[in-house]
Amino acid sequence: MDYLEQRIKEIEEEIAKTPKNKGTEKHLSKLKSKLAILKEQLQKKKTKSSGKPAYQFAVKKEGDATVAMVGYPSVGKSSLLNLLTNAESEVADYAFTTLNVVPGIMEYRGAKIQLLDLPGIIEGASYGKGRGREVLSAARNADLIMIVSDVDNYEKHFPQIEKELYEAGFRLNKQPPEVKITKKDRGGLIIKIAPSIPINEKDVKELATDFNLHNAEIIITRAESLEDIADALIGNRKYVKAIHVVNKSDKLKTLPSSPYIFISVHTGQGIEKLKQEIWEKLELIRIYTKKPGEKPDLDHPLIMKKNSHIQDIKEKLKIKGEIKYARVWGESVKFPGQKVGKDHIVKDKDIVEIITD
Ligand SMILES: Nc1nc2c(ncn2[C@@H]2O[C@H](COP(=O)(O)OP(=O)(O)O)[C@@H](O)[C@H]2O)c(=O)[nH]1
Ligand SMILES: [Mg+2]
Repeated sequence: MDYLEQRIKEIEEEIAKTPKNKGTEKHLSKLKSKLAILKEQLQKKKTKSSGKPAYQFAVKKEGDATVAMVGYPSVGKSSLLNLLTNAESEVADYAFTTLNVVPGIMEYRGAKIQLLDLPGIIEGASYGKGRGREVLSAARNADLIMIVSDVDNYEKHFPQIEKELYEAGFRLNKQPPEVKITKKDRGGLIIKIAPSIPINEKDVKELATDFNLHNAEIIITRAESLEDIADALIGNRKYVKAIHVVNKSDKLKTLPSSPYIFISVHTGQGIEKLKQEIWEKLELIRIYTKKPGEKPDLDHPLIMKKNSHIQDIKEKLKIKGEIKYARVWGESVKFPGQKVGKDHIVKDKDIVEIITD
């Protein structure tokens, strides 16, 4: 065992034997940050020596947004994909293993939402150590992660899957920290931390040094803990929203009160709510565009991100020329047909007419 592996083992042991409470919170956070940094160092060393590129399960992005389904086998992911989309994924009443990512397109409110059925983490893992992580790499391009389990297993599955995702670099439902790292040739480490942040300079210096960063300016404007700093140093973290879905609710007489979305692919229970939840989490809006003197096509909205500007619509439609103004009917304006400029922010179901010169 080399030095790094030895240190990793020691820190893991220390974390394991430290009780978790308010008094040890800071200490644990420090240990975990250090652990993350050392693991990354080890990983770098290994890929350098083997030179093998990581196996990829990437699928081409299609449609207006992409949702990746993650879960253990037999919870009903393939069944759900088949119900929501045009895809035909194999359904099996045993834990069957394919290593393919199966894509499908769900049409909702005029949007085309791509769903990806990822092979189960277990399935990936069974192909060799670390494969499970690589399977998860297919979820890196997703705009939303859907963690799926069933009524018999979700209490056990959800924390396990969250842990796997965390280890694979996903940060779910969390605002990314704001840390600006500027490497320098000399001058040592200069650390600037905004006043309200519960992190001290010494700990940041130690972490940066462990990461072989000796000359740099590190400006921290938003962070919750030292682990956020480790994440910023390592980089390559994927900050993404996630929802939790519990399938097979037909097996329950009554649904527990829970923050999770309970569905049954077999009876259709909760499916409409799930689609709504996906839509809301993706923060999509419908915009109906029209030409002067014509009626808008209400069957074919333009799908945009929430808080889009008139300028974004023009770009998406590839309209030539400069925007003179736009006319808008809908929630984002005070009266119908109001004239607005290119920086106006549109809302769901607005009707928009863009005039260029
Ligand atoms: N009771 C019940 N069983 C379901 C439901 N959805 C799927 N299943 C069953 O669960 C098994 C596994 O389904 P599958 O879609 O292959 O799961 P996957 O391995 O997660 O893709 C099959 O026997 C399905 O018929 C459901 O809503 N209720
Ligand atoms: Mg399946």
